[in-house]
Amino acid sequence: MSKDKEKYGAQSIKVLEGLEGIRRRPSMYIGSTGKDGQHHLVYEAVDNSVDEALAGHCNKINVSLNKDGSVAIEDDGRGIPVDIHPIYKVPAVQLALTKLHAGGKFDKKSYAISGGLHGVGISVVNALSKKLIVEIKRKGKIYRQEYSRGNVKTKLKVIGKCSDTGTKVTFWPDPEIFSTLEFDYKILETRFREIAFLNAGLKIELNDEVKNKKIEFFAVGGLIEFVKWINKSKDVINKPIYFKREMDHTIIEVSIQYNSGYQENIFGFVNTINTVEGGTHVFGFKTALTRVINDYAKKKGVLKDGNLSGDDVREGLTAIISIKIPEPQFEGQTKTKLGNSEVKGFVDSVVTSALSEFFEENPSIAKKIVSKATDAAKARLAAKKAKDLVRRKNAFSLGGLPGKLADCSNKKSENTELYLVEGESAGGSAKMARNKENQAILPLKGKILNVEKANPAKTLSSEEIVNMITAIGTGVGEQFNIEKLRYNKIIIMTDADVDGEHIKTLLLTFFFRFMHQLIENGNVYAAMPPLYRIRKRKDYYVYSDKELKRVTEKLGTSNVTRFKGLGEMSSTQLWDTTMNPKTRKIKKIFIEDAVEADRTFSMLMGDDVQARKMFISKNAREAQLDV
Ligand code: 0RA
Repeated sequence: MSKDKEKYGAQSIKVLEGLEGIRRRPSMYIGSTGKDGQHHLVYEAVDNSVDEALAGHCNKINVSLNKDGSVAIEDDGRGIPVDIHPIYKVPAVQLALTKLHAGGKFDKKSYAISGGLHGVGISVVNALSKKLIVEIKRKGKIYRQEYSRGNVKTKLKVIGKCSDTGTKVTFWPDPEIFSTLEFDYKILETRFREIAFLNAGLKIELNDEVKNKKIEFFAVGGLIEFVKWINKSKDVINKPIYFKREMDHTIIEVSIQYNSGYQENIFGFVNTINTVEGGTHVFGFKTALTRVINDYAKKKGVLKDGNLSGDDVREGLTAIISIKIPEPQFEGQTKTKLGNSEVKGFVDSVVTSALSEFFEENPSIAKKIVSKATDAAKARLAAKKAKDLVRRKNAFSLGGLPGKLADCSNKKSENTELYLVEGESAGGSAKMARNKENQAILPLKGKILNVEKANPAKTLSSEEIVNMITAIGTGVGEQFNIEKLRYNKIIIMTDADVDGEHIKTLLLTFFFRFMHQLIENGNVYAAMPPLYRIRKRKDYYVYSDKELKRVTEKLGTSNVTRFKGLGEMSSTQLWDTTMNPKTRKIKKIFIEDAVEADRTFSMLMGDDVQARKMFISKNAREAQLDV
């Protein structure tokens, strides 16, 4: 064997090992082998077609969930190349499907930009599928090849003629790998809507053959439509501002629209991936926005002394920053923070020049935005005074902590828990029930403020909220610092009734708007107190009506007690059912999709009654109401 042949032979073996590796440790490539991982397979396949669209060769992607359990992704791109690779001596498409990291990018020059958070490529989908069929329309011919668990089953064959081009990948997720084989229409729908907004003019169709549902996403206006959609149940102040710049293989697109609310909503995307943890693109945008608004306000003589802070200029702002770059570097805990340092300055200079220009040309909109920001600054100063007052009041209690807090004795945050408890009386039972060493109790007076409707000044001067912030320790907004978190778990404990659900929603709204990092970091939980007790020699606790039905069928209906609230339980019962880490059930709160979560909170807690009614009637069947 010649040296070269030996080398390439060895490489081919490495290729095979690569796919074996994917099957051995799938979570390394797709995050998990549960629901998320399975959806990831679809995204990975769709990303390849989106790349083809980004390169300007594809207008339509069709995703179909088939009755036989397969998923088909079809695009009208150029078709994956089928010619024989000069070194590996197999069709290029076969390499793309069997070589790790090869993806569609084996010819790097054909794609300047590529999505895919993990960028692992279509070979991962192949490795984790019981069966996969690829069909390619290219140069007048239709090609077909079949695989199983990453192995070639048939040679690439010509099976017909055609006059158009495109690629279709049909795959059956492997039941040996995945714990669930069902797809969640809603999750796919949300992601595809996002992709369509981020790629103006690209059509994406989702077709569920099982449930007989079909939806098509298509946004000619791209990001402009995206911000409008996010602000749908908010009271908007201006038409979306939009600009796009291209330079050195980099595309920057920004869309901005203010609403009369107080929340800041900035969503960053890099190659269509939602960068939940932000990064250099978002940083560059924020810097430029603060500077441009301050400069404009000074020039017009509106701002005399002091500056508008970043928080001031972002109050009521919805913005999307979407950039497309050839080689993104993702950092952070969930690999959703952009690290490329050159991007910050680039976005900063683009936003500075485009936004200044826009303000000069649209003075009436500029005036509205500046006046919103100066109002925010005034409210901020008023809030600071109020906060200082509360602080002084709190200074009488130990170490500046709220007087109502029954703290735990362990001062390290690792193993400690803070219970936020509805009502003083339940708070009292919880104090008796708890393990003093690592469980702290903060009773809350009934309903806390709806922070969705209140301005931050009011929110941050509400006593209950200040108590919570002080106990938790991290601070809020720009000052938020996770290192100062005083407890590892923050557990919301409310009654299992309508009022309790309302209080839980109010608290979650607060956490989502003021300390979303805590949710992202997995620190926020909801306690699950039981609904019923069944006495039958032993006590059984039941947590839902569905469970009650099941249990009473087994044990009979005698002795069933309905708990009206936490306050009704004895401290022993409260400990056994809701607080003892060994026996309790708690729910971890997480954000599945940031854009969707924002819209939902606005809808549930905001001013648009009509939208709320629609939302409730649409979701009523899935919710369990206690009336
Ligand atoms: C590399 C080169 C060319 C097309 C593709 C990749 C391609 C890959 C995928 C994956 C799903 N759909 C796709 N569509 C296209 C074409 C190069 C050329 O024709 O010059």
